[in-house]
Amino acid sequence: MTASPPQAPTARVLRTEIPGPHSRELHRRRAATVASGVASVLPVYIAEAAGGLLHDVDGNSLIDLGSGIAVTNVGNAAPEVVEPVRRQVAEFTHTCFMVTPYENYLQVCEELAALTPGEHEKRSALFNSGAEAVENAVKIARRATGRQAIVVFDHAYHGRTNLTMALTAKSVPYKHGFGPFAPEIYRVPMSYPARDARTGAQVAREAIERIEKQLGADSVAAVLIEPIQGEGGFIEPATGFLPAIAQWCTDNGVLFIADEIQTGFCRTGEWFACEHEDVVPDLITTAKGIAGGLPLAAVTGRAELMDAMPPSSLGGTYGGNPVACAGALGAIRAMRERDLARAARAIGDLMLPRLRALAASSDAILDVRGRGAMIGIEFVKPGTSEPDPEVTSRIAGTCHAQGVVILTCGTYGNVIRLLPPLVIEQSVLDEGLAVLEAAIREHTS
Ligand code: PLZ
Repeated sequence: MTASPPQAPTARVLRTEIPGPHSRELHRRRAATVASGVASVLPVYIAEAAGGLLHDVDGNSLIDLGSGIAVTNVGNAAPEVVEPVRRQVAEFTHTCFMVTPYENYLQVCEELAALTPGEHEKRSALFNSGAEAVENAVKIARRATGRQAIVVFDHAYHGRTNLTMALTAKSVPYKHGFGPFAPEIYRVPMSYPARDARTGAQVAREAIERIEKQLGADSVAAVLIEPIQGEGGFIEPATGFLPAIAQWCTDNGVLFIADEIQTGFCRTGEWFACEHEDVVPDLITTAKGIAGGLPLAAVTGRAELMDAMPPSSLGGTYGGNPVACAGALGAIRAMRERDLARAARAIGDLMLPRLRALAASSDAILDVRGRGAMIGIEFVKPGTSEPDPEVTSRIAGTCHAQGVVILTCGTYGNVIRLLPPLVIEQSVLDEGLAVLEAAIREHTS
């Protein structure tokens, strides 16, 4: 008989400094072999992970408030994901859907049709990464409309490939030196309530006026938007902004593409963030949370648009890989059966009041915002609206040293973002939040 493996801890455990000696040793090896352009927020090397905890190679257990950037919504190594993936990987690993297809690709597309907003007939195409999904949504929009211009927003993030770099707003680190960029991309203002008191309708009017004056509606294939911006700073537009933009699109034969790669799959307390304002996109891009950590992405859209693409005009060797599809079906099952949209709302209900109470007593916090389990804290020089990326990274550094993985974001690098797995134990979340609150107090008073 083999001894059963020791149970991993179910709470934060710090046995060494963070990163510990084994992580530091691996990190030295890394420098000689991994390209330096690929960076890591916290060079703690992970041996195992479950739920909301990351167990490292030094025997430390860290609290995960990042979910690998909004991916492990169902928790790490969720049983609902692991079992079907194990089965699938033993049955067959790949045939290429474009050569000889298989059923679980269809099942993922059926789930996407049922879960994404809108009652219309839908079709999906599967890809490997978020950027690839966005690229394909743009291809589809251009071909289906016969138009070329794509409108994007200030602070937007859509990926790191050539086309998606052009769609992304921030230069350093994503774009600087990597041009030339793809043409026919136009940027308009985003509603950013913490920094702009105008209503959603007012900012939408300005954006629309720019499009109409500078491009003309009939040149525009699509407006592409994250319903709540992710990398750009967890910016939730003022109420009315998204519906006004979506309505203008409908009125002008322009496609409304929602990039729900970060906001999707229960993260914001609904299956998709567009639902908060009943916006129904023509095309929607998904990835990240869709498959519990396996690489999968999708474009889902109106059947008549998607089916306007000629045979073999879309695809890729690995798109909709059967193992990733098995993971997606398991993750979706977990989200549905465990009602993780509700879990996300409960996480928000726990975190927001505590963070808002802290903000009320600190003039270094401009704003605490978010929906469900997608929450941002924006830091400024005390009493001003000047972004303070230094204090933001000091707070993050203190959390990291204490075994709490948090991420930052924002055009100005001054937002701490919280993206816990939706299955995180309340005691673990509480402890992570307490560490964060103490770090904020330490660095802002
Ligand atoms: N669209 C809205 O959030 C990925 C990127 C991290 P990929 N965000 C995390 C980094 O620094 O590279 C993202 C997103 C939105 C598209 C993408 C791109 O998804 O799967 O990273 O290609």
